[in-house]
Amino acid sequence: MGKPNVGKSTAFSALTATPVDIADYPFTTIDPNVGIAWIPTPELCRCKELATRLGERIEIKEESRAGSICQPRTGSCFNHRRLVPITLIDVAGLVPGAHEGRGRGNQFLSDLSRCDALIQVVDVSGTTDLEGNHTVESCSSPLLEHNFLIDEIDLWLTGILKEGWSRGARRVQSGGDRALIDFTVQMISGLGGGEKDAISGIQAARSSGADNQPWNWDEDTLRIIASEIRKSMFPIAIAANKADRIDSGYLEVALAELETLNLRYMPTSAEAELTLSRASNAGMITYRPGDAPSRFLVNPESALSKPQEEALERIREKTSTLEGDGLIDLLSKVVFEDLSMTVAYPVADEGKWTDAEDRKLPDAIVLPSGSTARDLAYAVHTDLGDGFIRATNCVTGRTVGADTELMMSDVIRIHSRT
Ligand SMILES: Nc1nc2c(ncn2[C@@H]2O[C@H](COP(=O)(O)OP(=O)(O)OP(=O)(O)O)[C@@H](O)[C@H]2O)c(=O)[nH]1
Ligand SMILES: [Mg+2]
Repeated sequence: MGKPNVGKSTAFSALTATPVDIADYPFTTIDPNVGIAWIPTPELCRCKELATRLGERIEIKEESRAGSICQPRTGSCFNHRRLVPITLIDVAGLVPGAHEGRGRGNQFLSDLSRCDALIQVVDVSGTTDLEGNHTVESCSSPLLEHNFLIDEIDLWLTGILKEGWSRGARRVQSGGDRALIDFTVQMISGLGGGEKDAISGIQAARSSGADNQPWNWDEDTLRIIASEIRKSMFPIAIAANKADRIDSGYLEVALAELETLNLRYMPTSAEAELTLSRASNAGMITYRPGDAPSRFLVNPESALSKPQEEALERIREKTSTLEGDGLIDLLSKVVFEDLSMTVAYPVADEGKWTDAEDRKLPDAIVLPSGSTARDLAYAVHTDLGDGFIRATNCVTGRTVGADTELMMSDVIRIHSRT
């Protein structure tokens, strides 16, 4: 998400290898684009350990996969770097006044409710204004871009809370804060908000010195609640995009501004990454998800023209100066560090780590932090969840109960009545 014309669709296309409309003017994207990005799991694929366990008994015929022996049903694994799918939504640009329906405002804001985390793309080159129109250099700043965006989201949430707050809060007054929290959950559940978010909101209102009559809370107090709910519902990270367009001095200033926000940020060049993703799909270069953009290899058999070669080398030069490893690195950190998502490998055979068709470690499933063995069963199939008896941790051989929290890279056999 972000203001118009910053490179959201370019980043989306680079990450998902999906062609979408990209153009140098505002509101190119109207309806959201939805696609899958493949990101490496934070730990090596369990097929490394499986290879050791199987020892001499398997031939490593998969030299082309640098030792990976798993057989992913979807995605791939190379050099024990297993890729898992993450759904991305590229939304319309947001302009000031969006919460009142300006631009594609309400459409954008309701798209948010489907998300676990937000990545804001900002234009660090400073050549577009808040509406995405070209302008003289430096009339916008990353900080300004970020602040207006969260203001819009907060105002939108405030508007939602305002509707019926006074009457609803009065109705539940005899139930104290517990009832007030339940009432708040009702108001935000349609947006994907839950109890944890509502509690943060109400606590923030209380500590701001709001009086003891929630039904009288004014718009300022509701805005405090909205802001806390937003923070609790959506971690925000920032792609400091178009970093290729400015020299390092200007970039440092822009990044120093972002540093003050206390959010995760990374300088990116979505345009460069899109070129690399396309060149890789065309077989010109080898560039795997998780590689730093500057570390691509030109395929010897691809007969690149001189201008193509030079363009690729310019990209290498530009991206090698940027801190971090680009968009996939940013996305991985959001998923596995900020959201603490975990990965589990469900299997049918405890010893061979295979499914019923003898495929080795066929699935690597991404689950929200705190997911249990039963949650994994449900993620595989509803019947497996409904009939859950117990599970086995295939690495340790121990029995795992339904409510045991999974750890990163667990290999799990589920015993079920069905
Ligand atoms: N130099 C440079 N240009 C970029 C970069 N990323 C995107 N662009 C260009 O910026 C323009 C806008 O890109 P889009 O991806 O369409 O931007 P958007 O944020 O999706 O725009 P809307 O859908 O209109 O909100 C296009 O001309 C892109 O080629 C980048 O990293 N560097
Ligand atoms: Mg777009």
